[in-house]
Amino acid sequence: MVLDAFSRAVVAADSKTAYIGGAELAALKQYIAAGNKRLDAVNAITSNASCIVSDALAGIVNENPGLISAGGNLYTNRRTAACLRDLEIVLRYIAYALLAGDSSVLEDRALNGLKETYIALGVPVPSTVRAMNIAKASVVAFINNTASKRKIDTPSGDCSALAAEAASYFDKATAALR
Ligand SMILES: CCC1=C(C)/C(=C/C2=NC(=C\c3[nH]c(/C=C4\NC(=O)[C@H](C)[C@H]4CC)c(C)c3CCC(=O)O)/C(CCC(=O)O)=C2C)NC1=O
Repeated sequence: MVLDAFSRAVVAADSKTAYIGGAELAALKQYIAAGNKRLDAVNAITSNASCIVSDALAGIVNENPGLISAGGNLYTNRRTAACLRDLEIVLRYIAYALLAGDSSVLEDRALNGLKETYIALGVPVPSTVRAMNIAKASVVAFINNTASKRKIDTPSGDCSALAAEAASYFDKATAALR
């Protein structure tokens, strides 16, 4: 089921046949109060998506050129394109999760069954995890607006909580493959 911060609170309260109480309301109030920052954080990802994804792919190939040699999982343009697309898919769902304040969309639509697919296709998990971790580092830098070559023109503020939240979604993605 795909949830967001609000529907998650409803489902959790309903499972206890309870009203949505003070602590949940305080958390949702915080979600609303930081809403503009959250939209900027999502924009930091989406407007840099192709850069983030291609940098991650270049990183794993540089570190492990065997990937693009005969016998490597990225040998042939078709497989390299599939890898780039997979990274793009995961990043897109992470952006959705960050917008919603909930990881269910990422888990349901992208991660569910991915491990089994990768095992069946022989896609190497350590390289995939490494690519996701490179992308995670870029995303954290973009959300905190500390990426050296691409600054986003926004009011400056503390977005470290949103960067940590985005990082936690990458951690869910890598954990799902192990
Ligand atoms: C809805 C969400 C969704 C996901 C997540 C998804 C993943 C996905 N990745 C696939 C393939 C693939 N995925 C990779 C990825 C990689 N190989 C590497 O060496 C790298 C480490 C890594 C990139 C980081 C490759 C190379 C293939 C093609 C494998 C092959 O056909 O031999 C396939 C098999 C079918 C195809 O090639 O299109 C699926 C289903 N498809 C979806 O619809």
